[in-house]
Amino acid sequence: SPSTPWWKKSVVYQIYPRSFCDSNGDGIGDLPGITQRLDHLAELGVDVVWLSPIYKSPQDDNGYDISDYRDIAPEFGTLADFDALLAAMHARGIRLVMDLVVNHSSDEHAWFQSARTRRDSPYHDYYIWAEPAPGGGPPTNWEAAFNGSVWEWNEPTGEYYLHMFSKKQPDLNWENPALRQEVYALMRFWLDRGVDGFRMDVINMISKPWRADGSLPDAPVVREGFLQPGFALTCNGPRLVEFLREMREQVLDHYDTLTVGEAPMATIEQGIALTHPENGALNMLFQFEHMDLDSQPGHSNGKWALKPLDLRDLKTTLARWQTALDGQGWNSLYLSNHDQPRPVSRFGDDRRYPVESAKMLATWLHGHQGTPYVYQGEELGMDNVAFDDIADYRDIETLNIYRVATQERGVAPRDILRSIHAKGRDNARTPMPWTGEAPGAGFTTGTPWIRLNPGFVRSNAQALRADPQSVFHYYRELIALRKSQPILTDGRFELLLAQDRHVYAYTRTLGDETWLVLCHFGGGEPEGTPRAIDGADDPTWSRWLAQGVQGTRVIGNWPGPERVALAGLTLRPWEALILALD
Ligand code: TEU
Ligand code: CA
Repeated sequence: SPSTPWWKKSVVYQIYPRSFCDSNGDGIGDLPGITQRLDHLAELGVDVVWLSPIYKSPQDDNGYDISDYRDIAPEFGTLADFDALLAAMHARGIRLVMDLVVNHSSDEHAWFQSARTRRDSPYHDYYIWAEPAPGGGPPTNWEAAFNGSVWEWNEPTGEYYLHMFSKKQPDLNWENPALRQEVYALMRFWLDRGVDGFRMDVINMISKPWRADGSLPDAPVVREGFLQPGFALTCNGPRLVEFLREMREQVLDHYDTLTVGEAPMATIEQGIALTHPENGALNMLFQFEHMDLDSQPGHSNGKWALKPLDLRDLKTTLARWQTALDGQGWNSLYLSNHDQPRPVSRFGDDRRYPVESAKMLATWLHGHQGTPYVYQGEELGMDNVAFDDIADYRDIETLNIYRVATQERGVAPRDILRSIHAKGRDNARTPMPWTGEAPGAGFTTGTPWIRLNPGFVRSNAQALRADPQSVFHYYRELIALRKSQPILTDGRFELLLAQDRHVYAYTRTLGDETWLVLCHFGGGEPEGTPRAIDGADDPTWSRWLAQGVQGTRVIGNWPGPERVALAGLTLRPWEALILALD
């Protein structure tokens, strides 16, 4: 409807600046490089860009460790380059959302540099400190996201500081009102400069589970003899909603923004509390449930313990979020970002059906209710890489788990490499292939900071933009469809064929219009055979068959007729089809 806010109707494109486009040949993507490539985004038709961090940073975690929130990292450019980029985007009608990383700063931030020198520094209380446990050693048993304890000893003050991620990412103390005001001020700094919102890094971790005596609790022991996962305790702290409401009142309510909170371990209750149209503080969250379905829950190696996806789990998970947030909040829709492997390798078939399965996954995602996110390279159907040598990897998480697994846990190098090939974050961080020209693929004239995906020879922006049948043009069509068809934004979601292990089917309904989205997660059995849809168990499907229901094709990834009857309908390998039902 006309009252639907713009951020519900938008498609967001995520740029990982280090890997997008290098304008000066130093091998690192930069802001002028992005400005040069805006035609690509304009042709794709995206409304909003989310830019991963570009602030000053020692780059311990590729910019998610910020040492100056009001300046640009020199390898990415200058504030003038930033203003030029923002103006060029706005001139094309594209909005810009910045990454706000305020659960932690860099240990090289001036606040921490002062805080760590003496307990009476005015910045000491901007961070989280604790005495050793009664018997000595770290105050709690929590393991950091990038391995080791979350507690690091600080000699000058004789106490530990907390870091949920690397030891160069000390957590900020949101209990301190002065720290909160610093955050609100830096948000205003960027909003006043013209940015259109924020993607908020691990924002549901800002309130820590303090006990009355001022200490933090141990995490329950799920693996004897190791540190324990501490995320469960920190992702829904007692003052989370209060802090974010304060941020909304003091900052966000005074600007027209898109806000999306990254929220590991988010539950539906948290989703509603944080994104409710009246009293939620944010527009939407990135929840993680569907990103956790292909690893073994509770396993001591977390995401590295691989497990094949059962399509029924994906249905249960997504259908719950779709239904629960309808009218009570708003979903973000994503399959990929800079932390996740490439979807076509993870959920599709990157060897036999790379194009079909990339298009199917796009249809599947964009058909749901919520704001879709496209991560750079996804629109080119980019796949994972499998470097044989750990020295070719750059990500702190990957390098740490390789060391811990091989040196401390007795895991064979080939076994941990297998997990890294499947799940490592560098899969998403290989440079954007702009052309098929070796050696730099149009990304750089120098040596790229990380190896290219060798697929660039065939699969690159230039080749795909020239091919009307490409994944790129399919994304363009899906994005255009969202703009012309309100049912994609506002339509109610309903899952069909819940028990089917191969076909993911759902409807969107708005007024008296119903669209049916059919997605075949597979190549057929035997391989290549069209799959018949068995809807006998599903009352809606059975009724439609009895009524002889037909539909008109809206979009699909295989050629087919305009008019389609549901009776006898089969789906080809990795086929996706949207029908407007009569
Ligand atoms: O990620 C937080 C997060 O929980 C993950 O997606 C994390 O990367 C994952 O647990 C690793 O397996 C955010 C950023 O997106 C990520 O790039 C940063 O490393 C992290 O926060 C710290 O800022
Ligand atoms: Ca550069």
